[in-house]
Amino acid sequence: MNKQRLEKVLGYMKQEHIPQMIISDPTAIYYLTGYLHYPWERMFALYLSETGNHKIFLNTLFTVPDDLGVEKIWYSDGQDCAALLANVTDHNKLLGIDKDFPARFLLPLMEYHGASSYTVASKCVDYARSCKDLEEQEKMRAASRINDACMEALPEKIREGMTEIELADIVLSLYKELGADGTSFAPLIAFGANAAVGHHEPDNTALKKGDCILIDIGCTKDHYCSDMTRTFFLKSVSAHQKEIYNLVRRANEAAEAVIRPGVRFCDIDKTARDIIAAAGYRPNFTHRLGHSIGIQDHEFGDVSGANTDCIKEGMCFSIEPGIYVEGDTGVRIEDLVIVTADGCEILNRNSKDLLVLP
Ligand SMILES: [Mn+2]
Repeated sequence: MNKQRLEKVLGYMKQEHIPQMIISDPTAIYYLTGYLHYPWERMFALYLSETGNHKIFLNTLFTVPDDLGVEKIWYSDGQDCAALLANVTDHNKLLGIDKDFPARFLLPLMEYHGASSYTVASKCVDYARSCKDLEEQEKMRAASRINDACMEALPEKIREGMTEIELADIVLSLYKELGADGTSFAPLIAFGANAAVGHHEPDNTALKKGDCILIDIGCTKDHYCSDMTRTFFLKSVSAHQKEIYNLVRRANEAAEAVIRPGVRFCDIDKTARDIIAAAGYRPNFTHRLGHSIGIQDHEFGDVSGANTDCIKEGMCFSIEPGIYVEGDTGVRIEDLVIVTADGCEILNRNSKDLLVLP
């Protein structure tokens, strides 16, 4: 196990008065052990205890590195996993459970009286993961470098008449060429009015003159995610589109400029939202300003009006204001940032100048 990360999680357990907990989110287990495994229906769980009696529960079918730095407890198909867990947990103490632990294991564990009481304890891991250590920051940069190179290569591949699906396929092949391991999420490509539809999925819509081209893409590298959005235009841009584009860009840059340790997430959101609202587009900015990101594309800690937490050095999140005009057009500009001691490092270097493709 990664000692520093384990200490962070144990520290938050102490702070939250949770003497023991079960972690089952595979990305959280990866964060602590360096071993990533998706167990499907089988039980995969890391047990942490204030006494240091940590265990990991594994099916004999899993391929596991020898040295995980934690005692392994093996089981075979057909064995009673809840009974194995109940052999290890302290029945007289509170047991923290992460939000992903399946009811099919938790309920039998409760029938075995595996603990005195139970509580959702995901925040102990979420808090630890929210501030990226130097190794994680380097991986975030590497994933975003590939994403930048992909976005940089796209404008010259975009042609009138091509479909959203065709452009999405180009993104996927560029990722392969550039050495990405996979995607953080399926490429979100939207032309014209489709760009105003939240979570539009690429379809056979063909690109035509005057359309906006919204490209929201992310790749993974070494288990860490990237995520960025740029919006271009084909052959012409109307005064209305230009107005929207410039507003979104201003909102993006103003929000990035206020980021430094101690600022609240909600105030970053407000900085961007006020600029868009002052121009009369408040109803057209339909989502939170951003989300935290790391091993997963969306992690604990959203950049929204509801989050009054203060940001800390090492946090990594997106800044992605947008304006969406139904049936007409949509613009979003998104970067990832890492909070530094006195500001932030913007991971995406691609230009935000208005780009009208020939
Ligand atoms: Mn995003």
